[in-house]
Amino acid sequence: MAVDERFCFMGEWYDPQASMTRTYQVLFYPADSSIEMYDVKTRRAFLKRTKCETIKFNDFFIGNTINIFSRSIKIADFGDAFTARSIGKNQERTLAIIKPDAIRSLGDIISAVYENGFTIARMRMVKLSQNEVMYFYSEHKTKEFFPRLCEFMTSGPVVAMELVGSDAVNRWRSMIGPTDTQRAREQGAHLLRARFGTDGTKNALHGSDSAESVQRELSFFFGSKYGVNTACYNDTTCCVIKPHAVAEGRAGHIINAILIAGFQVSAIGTYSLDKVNAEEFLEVYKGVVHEYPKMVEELMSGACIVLEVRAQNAQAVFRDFCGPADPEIARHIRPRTLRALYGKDKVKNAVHCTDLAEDASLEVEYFFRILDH
Ligand code: 3AN
Repeated sequence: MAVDERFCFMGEWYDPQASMTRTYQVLFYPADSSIEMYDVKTRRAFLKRTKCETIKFNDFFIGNTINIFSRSIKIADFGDAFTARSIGKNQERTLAIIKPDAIRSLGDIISAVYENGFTIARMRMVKLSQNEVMYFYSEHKTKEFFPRLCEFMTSGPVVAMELVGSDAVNRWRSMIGPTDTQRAREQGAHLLRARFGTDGTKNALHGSDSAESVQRELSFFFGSKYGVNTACYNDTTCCVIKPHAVAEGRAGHIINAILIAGFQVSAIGTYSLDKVNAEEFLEVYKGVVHEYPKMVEELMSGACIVLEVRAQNAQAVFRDFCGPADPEIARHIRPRTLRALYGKDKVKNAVHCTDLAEDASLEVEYFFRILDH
């Protein structure tokens, strides 16, 4: 990579003081991970070239929110033709669905997504109604299998994922394999439909088949019109897979561990918190835990994945499963807990879990009711 190679993006930041969105030109120099910013309206330098080691090249994709020195900047577009040309092709999008028969393998599927170099830009678990499924699959409405398909797709929750990566549409479809699970098994045990599918209709996964379908299917799942989230708010607790663990590609392993331990994941969603949201969510720790400012900083440093975790006595049992807040201590006294296995330090400790029984449904509601609206 050339030492002075730089990429340019258009970034947006909501300024709460002025109640307005400001637009910046954000320049990124991969050679030393430095950033430079210009205010587009005033045409003035806003941040002179500064090293920002927490930001990685992969974070720069359209729609992602990144944290630049405590400001949550949304990457709205490429800022010049060079950037669009040179990295646009590595940032194709596709819509993947984990279907009802594969929800139990959620963790393994998410791990496979990361292992194949995709980023999950957005994800949500929803339950579709009969009408929604009929609309989504309307191209098949005259087919003999249509009633079976509708029954299957309404039989339980599905997880929709917006995947970003090179040649995403074709690559994801070749990873999942042919429509019929049996044929997928004949073609190769590594194919995701071979690994997780059931039969011809119950085939574990969906992938958009063209750029036009991607547009339509992304707006179906992420345009806030179709599919209600599945949060149920009883016998549940909140788990936030922190941005560092998401960025390290650990989310699949963490979800897998949660499922293997016998918990149910009853809702899931990706969220990018700004400072106001992160402070509000962590408010109970303010003045109590001296890491509070760093906890806020971590929570707003990138996308997090939020789970509603369900079990009997969910809050206490799940908190126990997460282990002591400090991963060093966890590794000594509770080596099989999530924080022992995936945490780095007291702030980057892989997961947040609800600490007080009375806060469990409030924390779940914070994401799945308040932020979702
Ligand atoms: P794909 O998902 O592989 O692109 P489509 O779009 O032709 O396949 O079909 C949509 C869904 O309809 C499939 N994923 C599968 O669940 C169901 N389906 C397709 N063909 C059949 C079939 N011949 N018999 C039963 N179900 C089918």
